[in-house]
Amino acid sequence: MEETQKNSNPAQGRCGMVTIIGRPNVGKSTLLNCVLGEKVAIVSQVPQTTRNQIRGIYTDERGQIVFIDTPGLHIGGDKLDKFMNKSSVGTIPNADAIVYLVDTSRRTGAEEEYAAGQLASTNIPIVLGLNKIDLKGKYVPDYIALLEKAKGKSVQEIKNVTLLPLSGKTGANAQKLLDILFELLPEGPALYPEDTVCDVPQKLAIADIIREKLFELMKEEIPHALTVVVEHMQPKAKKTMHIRALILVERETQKEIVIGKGGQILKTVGTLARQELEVLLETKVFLELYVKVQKQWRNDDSLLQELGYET
Ligand SMILES: Nc1nc2c(ncn2[C@@H]2O[C@H](COP(=O)(O)OP(=O)(O)OP(=O)(O)O)[C@@H](O)[C@H]2O)c(=O)[nH]1
Ligand SMILES: [Mg+2]
Repeated sequence: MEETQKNSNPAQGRCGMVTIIGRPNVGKSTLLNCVLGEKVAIVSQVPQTTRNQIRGIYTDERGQIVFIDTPGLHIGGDKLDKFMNKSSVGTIPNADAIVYLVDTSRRTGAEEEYAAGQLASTNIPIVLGLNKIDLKGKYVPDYIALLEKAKGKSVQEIKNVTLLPLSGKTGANAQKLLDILFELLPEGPALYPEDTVCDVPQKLAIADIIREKLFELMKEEIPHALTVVVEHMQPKAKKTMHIRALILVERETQKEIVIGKGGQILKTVGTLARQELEVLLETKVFLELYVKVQKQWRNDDSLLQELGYET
């Protein structure tokens, strides 16, 4: 990514909050990492990867954009689903601009109608991010039509809507997105010091990195049934950080799959996560992972609270 000149006097630029919303797997986290030029949010091929709001901060001579990457909007019945949706929708009223991101290589559908419906009554400026344009954008017109349906007007009549083809994967139009957003933001002092890139509680960031590695190795169903809780973090001798993390699953059979034959999967996850954690924490890491079955964790209020959800 191009080096941008840093904001030497953040008090004189523009500053505001931009929420990135959309259904799962459309590429919200990838786009955030792309515009920041740094990995702040985990990414996977599995829908519903992001489970908490992730703040990523972009600063240049024009000011500061505080991006909020949100869990994908989806239809689901348990408490975790409800918290995830609430957490996403809840960012809308406080945003100065909304990036409504869609996957133009996939058909629209009931879930997309639900996502677009969240924007029906807001007057906050919207950038319709027509993402994954590198895959040719077959369904672009359908997404425009869906937003028009949600708003009850044609795009030309909707105030404050900008259409932008994008690719978080190739970086196409990422700079253009920043240009558009800076135009939309109010003038004001920066909210974060100019060298801040991410604002996520450390234990959640660590748990997410471990979860990302599990998602990479697991098949479709199991990811939703598992979560990671960092239970313990303590610096030890020889500049090593000792981290103990618990992987919760819903069934005994899932526990077996997560551990793998002869502990192979868990071992691979541990190695991959440790390597990334050592870069993040700039220290050697001793990572201890263990797996436990807890049937109803997705409906357990106190656990969900520990995982960062308001219950
Ligand atoms: N071809 C292509 N693939 C992309 C693009 N952006 C993201 N992807 C892929 O799409 C998948 C989902 O990306 P994420 O960034 O995790 O999507 P998300 O919207 O954050 O998903 P949730 O956190 O589950 O809501 C990953 O496999 C990405 O590599 C893009 O612009 N083009
Ligand atoms: Mg995500």
